Amino acid sequence: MITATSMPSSADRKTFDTQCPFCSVQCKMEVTEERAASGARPVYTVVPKLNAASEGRLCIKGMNAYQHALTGDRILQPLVKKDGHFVPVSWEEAYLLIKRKFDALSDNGGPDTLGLYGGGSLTNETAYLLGKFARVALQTRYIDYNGRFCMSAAASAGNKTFGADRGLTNPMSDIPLAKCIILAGTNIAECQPTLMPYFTRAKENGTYFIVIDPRETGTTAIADLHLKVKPGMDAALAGGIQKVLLDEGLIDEKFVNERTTGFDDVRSSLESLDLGEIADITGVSAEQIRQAALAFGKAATAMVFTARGVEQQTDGYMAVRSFLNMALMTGNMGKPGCGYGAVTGQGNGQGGREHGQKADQLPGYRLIENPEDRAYIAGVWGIEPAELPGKGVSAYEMMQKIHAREIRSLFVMGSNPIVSNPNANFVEEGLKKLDFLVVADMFMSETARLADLILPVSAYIENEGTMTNLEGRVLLRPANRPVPGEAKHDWRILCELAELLGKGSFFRYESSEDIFEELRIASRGGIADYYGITYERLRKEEGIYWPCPSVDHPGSPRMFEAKFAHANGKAEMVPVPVHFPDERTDDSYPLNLTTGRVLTHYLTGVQTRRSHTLAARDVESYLEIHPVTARKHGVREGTLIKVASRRGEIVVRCRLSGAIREDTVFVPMHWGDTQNVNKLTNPALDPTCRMPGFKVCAVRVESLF
Ligand SMILES: Nc1nc2c(c(=O)[nH]1)N[C@H]1C(S)=C(S)[C@@H](COP(=O)(O)OP(=O)(O)OC[C@H]3O[C@@H](n4cnc5c(=O)[nH]c(N)nc54)[C@H](O)[C@@H]3O)O[C@H]1N2
Ligand SMILES: Nc1nc2c(c(=O)[nH]1)N[C@H]1C(S)=C(S)[C@@H](COP(=O)(O)OP(=O)(O)OC[C@H]3O[C@@H](n4cnc5c(=O)[nH]c(N)nc54)[C@H](O)[C@@H]3O)O[C@H]1N2
Ligand code: SF4
Ligand SMILES: [Mo]
Repeated sequence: MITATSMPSSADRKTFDTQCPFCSVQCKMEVTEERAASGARPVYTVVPKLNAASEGRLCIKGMNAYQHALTGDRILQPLVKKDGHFVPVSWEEAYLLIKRKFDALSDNGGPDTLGLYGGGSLTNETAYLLGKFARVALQTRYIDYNGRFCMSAAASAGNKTFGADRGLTNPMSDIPLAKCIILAGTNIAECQPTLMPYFTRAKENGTYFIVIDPRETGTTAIADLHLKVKPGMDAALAGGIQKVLLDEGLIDEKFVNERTTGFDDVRSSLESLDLGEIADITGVSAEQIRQAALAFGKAATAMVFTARGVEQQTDGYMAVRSFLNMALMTGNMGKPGCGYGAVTGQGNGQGGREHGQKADQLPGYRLIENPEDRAYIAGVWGIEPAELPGKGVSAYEMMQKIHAREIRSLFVMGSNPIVSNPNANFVEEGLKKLDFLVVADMFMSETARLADLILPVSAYIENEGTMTNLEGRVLLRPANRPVPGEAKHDWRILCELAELLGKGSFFRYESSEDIFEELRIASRGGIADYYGITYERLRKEEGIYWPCPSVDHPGSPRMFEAKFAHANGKAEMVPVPVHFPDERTDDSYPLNLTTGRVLTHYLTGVQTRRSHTLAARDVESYLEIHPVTARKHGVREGTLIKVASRRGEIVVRCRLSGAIREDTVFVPMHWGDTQNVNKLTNPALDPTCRMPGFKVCAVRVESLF
């Protein structure tokens, strides 16, 4: 028990205000570090802080996020690989090595031999600077980031349909106002747990929930109707639902006529569908499809949410467009209790896709191939438009170029690509061929292990900056904990390197706020307009929704109330064909593998596997399989089994569960090496957004004993 006399003095007690480093909710919290006596081991206490998104909740990952950052094995000095071992070097030596390698490669093969690879956990300021660093300091076209695997399908669908991509078109307070909600390929209970109460509140109000997932999850538990779809068949299923909407006269003709284009083509493509065939190919009965359509079509207000289950498919872009057609043809947009949400994944998954770390993009959601956008950004950066490189290629296509030795050096900031890319064996082979791999990270990730040089960076709790959460709400993450060892902020590394590369005059910033001031101007007039947002406002107002075009603008919680963002003010509908996954099962690979997440771990697990509390809950990977299927393939509960695809194999623990379809197995993505599920996945890409089909490939399972 703590008594008054044993209470540590204030000198031994420090409090850090911060935001959870993990998912897109960006819950705020306070971490307190106390020492009973000087030199004693610190004890940490974490309390949630009231904030609009999580309403003061934290999930188990947030509660334990201090562990990896404060007590884990952080990298504290630059490390260079010599004879296969890492040895510490000074920053000066590290930077000189980078300059020497970059100059040599660029002199011989041109700047496009250099690639940059960013991430959705970087702050807006760093994401912005990384894009500028690629185009101005290195002058390479090759930059992309891990969000390609995350938000690219929903982002391109939102841009094409509405003219703007902001994850949620409406504030979360609208959720309990919806009479019907479709949750398609989203497991909010495990992936954005602190948002679940918005949905349970809706349930208490009588909202009818339709959840689409091949498995039963914490989220399907809320369903009135669970459509246990065959993996990869969401577009067909959504088409079937729309066919019934049409047949039953549940179309909002007024909304369709006044606010959309393209419905006639959608109508004729739906007319040609046969509900019996749709039921066959999707694995969902015609009766259930009808039930879903009637509930959705008759509801006075309705919302649709999609996440990676629908989007990480080789037709991810079109599958999302089909769900958007559904919301639009029933007039469920731009009103309280109506709208669409692409449930964004990473902490800055929204901001990370707006400010120019994507191959085809410039800040403010501008396009690198649009002459006006090029001229504007060149003006902000003080260069000639002709000096801006053209568009590069998507993340996995960069890996292909690395394999082909076109890209000879890679600078990774905020990602662990060897675990998160599809076809991981191929990716690893490629990274080993690089002349020079630099990884900026806090930890020795699986990718960092392969690096020639590792640069130690600050963690969330030390690094001030803005993050834009899944609602499009820009938040200022404060940071008052000193940076440990010799680690540096990502943005500072980019500025110091630019100086050495002779481009320092374009990168003179003393704080993240300085960078944000430039970002405001660079985004001004763009789709994601941050011009009206300042650090001063963020300190006072807690968070501001973009677009926010002027400092006296309140921000935009609900979008598209009067018009959509296209020049004609209308949303664009498009017919969506039935699509089958790129890889189908056969006698050798008879099961569909789908992949995803568990509550306790985050992405490739570099951070959460270093938290003792989280690691203890889920210590290894596993395969979820139906007991009937397990019996048929001779694998037993609790044993280690081999899972093989055409590209590789892994060994995981077998977990029997009646919750999953009999033709499907599930493996989470949080482990590397022999448990890296991406050794199995198919690298075929969506033709529009270049998203890999992470959610379906064909595998077989084998007992090891
Ligand atoms: N605990 C935890 N939370 C996270 C993360 C994490 O790693 N761990 N990561 C964050 C990030 S970056 C992201 S992108 C989000 C991801 O959030 P989600 O997209 O919600 O997570 P997933 O588990 O990848 O997939 C969601 C569901 O899709 C289902 N599914 C699989 N195949 C299909 C299909 O073909 N159709 C349909 N309809 N469903 C299918 C899976 O069974 C799964 O339950 O989560 C964020 N939050
Ligand atoms: N099979 C399969 N594969 C998938 C998915 C799937 O559902 N199934 N999901 C995909 C999705 S949605 C995503 S988002 C990707 C994510 O894939 P990754 O980008 O590989 O994800 P992380 O594990 O978050 O890796 C982030 C790395 O950056 C480091 N880091 C964290 N914060 C910072 C920072 O501020 N600065 C720097 N420099 N480093 C930092 C971490 O320590 C970690 O090593 O994986 C994709 N891969
Ligand atoms: S993981 Fe997401 S829901 Fe959980 S505390 Fe962190 S930000 Fe909040
Ligand atoms: Mo993601």
